[in-house]
Amino acid sequence: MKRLVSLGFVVALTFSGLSPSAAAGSNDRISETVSYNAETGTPYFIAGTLTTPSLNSPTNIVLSYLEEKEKLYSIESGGKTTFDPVSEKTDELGFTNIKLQQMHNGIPVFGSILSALVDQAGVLTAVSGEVVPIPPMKAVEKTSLLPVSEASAAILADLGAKLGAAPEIIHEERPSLTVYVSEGEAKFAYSSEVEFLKPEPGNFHYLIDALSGKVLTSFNQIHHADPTGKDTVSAGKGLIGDKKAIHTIKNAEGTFLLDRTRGKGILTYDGAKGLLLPGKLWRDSDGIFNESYDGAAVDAHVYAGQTFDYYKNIHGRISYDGTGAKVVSTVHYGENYNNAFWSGSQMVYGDGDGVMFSPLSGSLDVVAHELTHAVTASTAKLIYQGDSGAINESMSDIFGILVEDHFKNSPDWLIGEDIYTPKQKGDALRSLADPTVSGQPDHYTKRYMGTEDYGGVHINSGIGNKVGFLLASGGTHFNIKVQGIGKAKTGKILYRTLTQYLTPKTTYRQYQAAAVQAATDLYGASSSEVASVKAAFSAVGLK
Ligand SMILES: [Ca+2]
Ligand SMILES: [Ca+2]
Ligand SMILES: [Ca+2]
Ligand SMILES: [Zn+2]
Repeated sequence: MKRLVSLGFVVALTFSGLSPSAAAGSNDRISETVSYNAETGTPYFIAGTLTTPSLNSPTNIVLSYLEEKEKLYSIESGGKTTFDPVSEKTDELGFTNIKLQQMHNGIPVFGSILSALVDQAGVLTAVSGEVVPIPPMKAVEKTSLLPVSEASAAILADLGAKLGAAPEIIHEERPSLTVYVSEGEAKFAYSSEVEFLKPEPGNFHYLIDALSGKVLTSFNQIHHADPTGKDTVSAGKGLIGDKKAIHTIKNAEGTFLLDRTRGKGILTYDGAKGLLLPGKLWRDSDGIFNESYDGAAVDAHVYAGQTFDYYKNIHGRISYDGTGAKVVSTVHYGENYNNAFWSGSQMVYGDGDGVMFSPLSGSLDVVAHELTHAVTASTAKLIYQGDSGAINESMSDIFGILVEDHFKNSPDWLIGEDIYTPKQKGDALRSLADPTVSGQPDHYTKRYMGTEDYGGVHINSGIGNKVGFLLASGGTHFNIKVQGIGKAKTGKILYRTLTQYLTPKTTYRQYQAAAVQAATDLYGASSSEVASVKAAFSAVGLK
């Protein structure tokens, strides 16, 4: 599989007073810091005082700025590039965030979304994301495009070959036409997502050449806690028997794991060791959840609630979608199943085989990791491939750590220590303090560039994880000293980065610029927090 991201080095330069409006003699000072992708020559992050104050709507302010900057973005004249606003939200600092989809001759460019911020005075302060330059495309008659049904058939055929059996599809998004740019070539492609549970759970995103029907790329968006694990058959094991209060509802039929005190509800289901989702809402006849079989459900329920509370109380976010979406979990999924994942609509936990894993809901950091994938899926929508996939994974790991810390659940910088290799003490799935202990890179120059694991999403996450660790705890890494700012400020900065600035195809270099900007919004450009963000990224080779 080809990597979608470009690896060209990047230069950042600052200039002032060069914009047309400043040249026209306005008193309002215009200043811009532009970070360019040296390979494509287009900017990926612009920050500063980009426009003069305006009473226009935030969306119109951004749109007219982009129109003015056509040249800067080296938008090809071969076709018409426009931007479709897809969302507009105001944050707690008074900024309005506008997300825009790049369109080429009216067709969306796959994964190309810009995220822009306009302050309370109507001044554009940042544009995050790269406008994809569209190489000249052959003029194509609408009639020569394959019918949508053939794209669906191509997906099914490819999945059948991949899985060794025809998948039982539970949801298929109707393929929609996009412009897909890869390796300097632009193609018309159908984009579609398919969700299935058999022969094994999958949630694949496909891009199918709209002329030839060939598969251009595909990736599985199920976020596995451990992508390399294999199911082995051995005895299961219960959870640690710690006592905790849980929110439930009770009626004549019994007591159910439904917590209506949080958003639209926290619901926990019994998969009963089968593969059907979500299974049955957990019911207990005497209302006391103290059997050993109950342990996995109690932990999933309590930890989903704690993760919900963390995002609500610390970041003002109500559930993963920000509007109180139901949080659904299924435990006892499959037989000795060595994994946990966010399916695209709910969390799923296996019981583990008792050797590699104990029931996976027993680890608060793993639960928060999976739910953070849901936060990412409804904000930055980081594509689960290459750099953006690694950043997606790293965000989940970092917030897993922060939630564990917030609830003083034996906080550490390890992921999954409570459920990984139950017969062996002291190890974990990953370490953020030292990613190399589980074979992850801790510097951008050491990144994995192969095709396994969707371009190393669980491998290169080590780079982002090291940044998170250094930013919070400080330290000297590759001779660069980082002053730690603590976990709370790290969470504030990275939450703002994730929800306001990151876009589907964000690379590690873009992530650096975005994090610096988020810290600038929160603490000011000359703050020690901004200096620490810069140092933390610099220590892993990103500046
Ligand atoms: Ca009971
Ligand atoms: Ca941990
Ligand atoms: Ca262990
Ligand atoms: Zn993950």
